[in-house]
Amino acid sequence: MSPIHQVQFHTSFPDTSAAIDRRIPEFAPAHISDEDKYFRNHEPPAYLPEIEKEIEQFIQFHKENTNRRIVLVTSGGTTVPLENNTVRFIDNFSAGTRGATSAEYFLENGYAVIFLHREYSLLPYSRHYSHSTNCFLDFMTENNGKIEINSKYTEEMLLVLRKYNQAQANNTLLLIPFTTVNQYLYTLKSAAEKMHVLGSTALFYLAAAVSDFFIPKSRLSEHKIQSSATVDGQLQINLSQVPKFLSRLVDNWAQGAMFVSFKLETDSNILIQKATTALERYHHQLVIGNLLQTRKNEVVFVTPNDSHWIKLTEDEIKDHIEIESRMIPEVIKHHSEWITQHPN
Ligand code: PAZ
Repeated sequence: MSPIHQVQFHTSFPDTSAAIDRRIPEFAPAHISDEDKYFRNHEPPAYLPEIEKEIEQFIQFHKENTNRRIVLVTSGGTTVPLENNTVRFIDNFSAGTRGATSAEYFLENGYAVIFLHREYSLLPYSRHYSHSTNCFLDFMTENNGKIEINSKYTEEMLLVLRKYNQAQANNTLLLIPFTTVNQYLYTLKSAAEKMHVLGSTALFYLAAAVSDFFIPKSRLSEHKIQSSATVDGQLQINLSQVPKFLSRLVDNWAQGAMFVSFKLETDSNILIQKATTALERYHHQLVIGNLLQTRKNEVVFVTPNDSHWIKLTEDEIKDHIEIESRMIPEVIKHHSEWITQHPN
């Protein structure tokens, strides 16, 4: 059996071949949107055509053979390189737990999943074993010169293995990596444009933590920043705002699909207001709000008409119930209503 479909290249290596072209103007002429300016002034990753082919084949396979709904789950944090030959970068908080766990529940509920994730962050199924002990060898034991799974893990591992095998056999999980915010934006755009053909049966579940600020390519240092670049011992870095792409996604790239975005805050007093503002600004269907401190145990669903919390009880937390097991069936309910209201 072949492994889960994963494209074979790495996004975490810097693109050393791409020298900076200083002729690219930092600000393109007026009258075009910030989003268009971004794509005009920043090159796509060299591997993008390969990814587009993978995504197209995955969508085609399910359209022709299974008629499954397809969800694009984004997961993990994007980086902002400080140098073109990247030694330093700014990172965004996210282990990928929300995305990887949610992807498993979508698969269990019959969806096919395109998992757009930060390379080396948590993945569906392997997440149960990759970060939970010091080393994967902790799950194993030696018996008469042979390696076996430690008996205290076998029951749970068998359940995970069966689900993993099923995802492989049904070709329902496509893993696509990103590292930088530029790779993320280009890949999201390409995936969305390919998913356009699915109309309302496509779902976007945007759990990735995407950088709000970046250094435009025209200002990026080509080589490692030297200490001599400091002034009075201080390094000044000017960051520009990353254009807000959600409106492009909703209105153009995958018009007709359903969109769920996430809002992470640390101040509970502003969470629902910020989620409501996002809905008003981007005209999509659902924002899931969460606080950094409590994100594993409670989330708030905010729609244009309503907001309500999903909270795990003390007992559920003790029993290691995953909040995504409550969230995903509810998201799917919203998606089913969306499809009924917007038949293709
Ligand atoms: O990956 P993780 O489980 O550690 O964290 C998930 C999360 C908090 C990044 C996600 O639930 C979220 O809120 N994403 C959107 C972040 C934002 O507001 O940009």
